[in-house]
Amino acid sequence: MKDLTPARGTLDPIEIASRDEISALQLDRLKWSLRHAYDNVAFYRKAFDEVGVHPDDLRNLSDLAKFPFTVKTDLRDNYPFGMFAVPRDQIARIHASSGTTGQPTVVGYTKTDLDHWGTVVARSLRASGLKPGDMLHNAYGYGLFTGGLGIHLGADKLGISTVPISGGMTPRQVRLIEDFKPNGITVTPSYALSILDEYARQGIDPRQSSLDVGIFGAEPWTNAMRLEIEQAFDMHAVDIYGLSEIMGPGVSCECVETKDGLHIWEDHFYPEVINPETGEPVADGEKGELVFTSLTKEAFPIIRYRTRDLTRLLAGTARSMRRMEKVTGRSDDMIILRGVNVFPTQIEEALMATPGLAPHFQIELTKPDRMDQMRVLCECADATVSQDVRSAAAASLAALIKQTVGISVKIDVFDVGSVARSEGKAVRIVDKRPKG
Ligand code: DLL
Repeated sequence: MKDLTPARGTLDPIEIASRDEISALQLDRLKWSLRHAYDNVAFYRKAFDEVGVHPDDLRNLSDLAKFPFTVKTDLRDNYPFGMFAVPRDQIARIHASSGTTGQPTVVGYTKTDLDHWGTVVARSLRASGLKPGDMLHNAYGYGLFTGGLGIHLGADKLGISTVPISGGMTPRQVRLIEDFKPNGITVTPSYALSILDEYARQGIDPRQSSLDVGIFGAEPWTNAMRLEIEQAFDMHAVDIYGLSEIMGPGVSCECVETKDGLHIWEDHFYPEVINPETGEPVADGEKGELVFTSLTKEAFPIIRYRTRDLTRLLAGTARSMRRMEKVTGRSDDMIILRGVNVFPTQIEEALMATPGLAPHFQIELTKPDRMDQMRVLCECADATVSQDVRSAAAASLAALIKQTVGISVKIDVFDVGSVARSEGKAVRIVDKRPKG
């Protein structure tokens, strides 16, 4: 794989500023952001007043813990524009979550917000090893989802030529990668696997493709999956994170030279990690729920937003800004199986360590005889795998899950192509348990 480390001189000065400089900037911006939210969004004024805090109470960064949290239902309750802090005619862009679990959450951006978003995405793409003049195959979905258009903004800002292919039409994805020869691809890791399948179907060797780097996010994925994808394409695979409520992609991103967690662009997003039960902030290095406060957003300031994503904060390495460890999962995706907490990423890790199996999987939950049961649906690596090898793979995966996660699961190994493929975010859990 090529050395894609960006030259130090190409970085934004704040990326390598001292911690003191970063903290001073954060404090200034945090004061502005709290005041802006309080003065312009009725929801925040009421929430702050209710607990008796005022933006003037913030004298240092740790005072932020006095302010109330914001949760997803607060955004839904204020559907569609109730959380906006600027008049409607200053909104330059609207995005929204898919709303499959209820009312969609709507977010807005001013022109300045879009400019900042472009800046952090450009930084993320550069950290991933792309540079001006490169070409990017952008297979994140375009539309209300922030993935496609968010990456596009940053690629424009960095001076990259973007192929705005969006998700879907997988044969065409392969065709255009082969014909246009992009340096990078932005896509969900699960859809990257579908593209990889298509390479095999067309009899083309993905290791010969022009791709030097893939920038994967929008869903959890493991280091084991990173290795699988890196080997399959002979390219770097880096992790990019974000959420629409905070901005979209580009809240944090790994650096290609270290791949040791995602640097949070702390000049725009202030991170905290809290104990999800007590709401108390935990020290850096301790695991908990990630909480963000926006520092510069005009249209949609967000104060102490509980992401439900579980991770921990770590000191900076390749950049001065702190890192977040790869997200292991969302608290919403945690399955409690007979008292044991399980995340789909743990199943992914075990699956990737089992020879003879493809990296596609889905988890099915049922409740026969009032006992929760988990079944993992996966596939054999290729059509030549014999029935004996399949049975052995199923047995060793079940044993590995028992040993590492501590639960008994049923494994079914199907033919190649049997497990549902993703064109965006993978659906990992199919819950067939009776409701209520
Ligand atoms: O998924 C934004 C995005 C687009 C990020 C493209 C990266 C690349 P939402 O649809 O609002 O926004 O979903 C946000 O997805 O709270 C996490 O649970 C999950 N997520 C996003 N990136 C990662 C990642 C976009 N790198 C939700 N690792 C977040 C794990 C991720 N989970």
